[in-house]
Amino acid sequence: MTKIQEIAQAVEAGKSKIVGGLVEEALAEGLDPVKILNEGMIGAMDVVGEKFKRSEIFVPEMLVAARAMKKGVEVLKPKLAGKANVGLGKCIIGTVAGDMHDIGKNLVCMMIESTGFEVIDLGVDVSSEKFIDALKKNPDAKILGLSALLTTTMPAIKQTIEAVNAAGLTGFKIIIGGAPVTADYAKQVGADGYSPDAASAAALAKQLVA
Ligand code: B1M
Repeated sequence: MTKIQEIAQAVEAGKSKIVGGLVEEALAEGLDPVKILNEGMIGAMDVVGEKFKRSEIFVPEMLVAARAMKKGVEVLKPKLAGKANVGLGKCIIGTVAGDMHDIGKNLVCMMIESTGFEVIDLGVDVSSEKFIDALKKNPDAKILGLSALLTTTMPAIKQTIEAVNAAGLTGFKIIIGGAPVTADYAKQVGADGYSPDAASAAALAKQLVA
């Protein structure tokens, strides 16, 4: 079994205590951090998601797999996120109302920060009022990032954008993402951009403020 397969298996099984060590070993072997993330960890979460869909596992198993992945990401973080040397401004980001998924959003935060933004992470289950409040407190924010992982919480992206517009707040670009979100949906709801993954979200944010 390859080291990447060992990591994937440990994440899938929710073995939080060993994932960090395995990731360290993989890095010491010279494996690419992006490959470890995509093939070892995100790949494992996809398997977990599929098993959940087939009712082979349930929420507690998804939760422990998520915890295990977080341990691995902690070790990878310094390797994935380079040192930012440009002040690109503030980025306010959160997972929308009703949605508790934060692994993807956290990766987006990490990549956006390493691109040179100051990230204000509002966490999960963020109401439109909370986003508006943060934008009012940070009138110099350049990017608003909205993440959603559930088809049932995607409408909260639209509601948030509508509420932000109704509050008359301007001067920033809105980017959205998350597994069920598409570029078409971004156009429909009036977002300035959509990204399928964390690295392209950072590139998009940078491009939008250029
Ligand atoms: Co949930 N869950 N979950 N879950 N969960 C999914 C999303 C699901 C697809 C599983 C499945 O059925 N196959 C399914 C959604 C179905 C749908 O709506 N289409 C689902 C469900 C149904 C649920 C519950 C409703 C289950 C229940 O209670 N019956 C429940 C909802 C709770 C809630 O939010 N209110 C629930 C709960 C949970 C846990 C809490 C147990 C846990 C989350 C823990 C946590 O995040 N702290 C969990 C997990 C772990 C998953 C899966 C297995 C993995 C998610 C993940 O972390 N992926 C997931 C299945 C899957 O995704 N394959 C599933 C890895 C992560 C790196 O990818 O988040 O997609 P992702 O992020 C990517 C991109 O999407 C993008 O970049 C990231 C990095 O490349 N991206 C952005 C994300 N945000 C972005 C923002 C951007 C740009 C890009 O700009 C701002």
